[in-house]
Amino acid sequence: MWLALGSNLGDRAGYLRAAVKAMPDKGITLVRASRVAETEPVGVRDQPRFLNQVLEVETPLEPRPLLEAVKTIEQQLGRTARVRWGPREIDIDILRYNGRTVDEPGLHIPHAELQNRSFLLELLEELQTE
Ligand code: PH2
Ligand code: MG
Ligand code: MG
Repeated sequence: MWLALGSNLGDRAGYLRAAVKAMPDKGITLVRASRVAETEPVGVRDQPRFLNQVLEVETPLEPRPLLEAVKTIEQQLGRTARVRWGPREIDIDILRYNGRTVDEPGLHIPHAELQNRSFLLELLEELQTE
């Protein structure tokens, strides 16, 4: 499985590190992490630049429980921002799940915006060809 991390508020690098650190407790095991990239905001343009990172992970959690686990981590790290595509301390998105397709309210795998975010595709590609 592949996750994307994003942060554009506060200690951005610290939020990315804290998110990775919180995963084992939730049953998510890190396999590989991409470099951290600073990226221009997509969608809502008038907001601070993001730090983004892509992770390869393993987990016995099915997609819906995995989504709940990453949302819990976001809350534990103090995510407050709620504007769609707006600034956030930490965002953890499921990019891909073993080639599976999920299309349910609030859960779309592969991630609906993946093809529109070239920096995510780039980081994914770098990890896959390492
Ligand atoms: N996430 C968004 C909206 N825009 N732009 C960048 N560069 N990186 C993101 O992670 C991002 C974004 C909503 O989740
Ligand atoms: Mg997102
Ligand atoms: Mg999200």
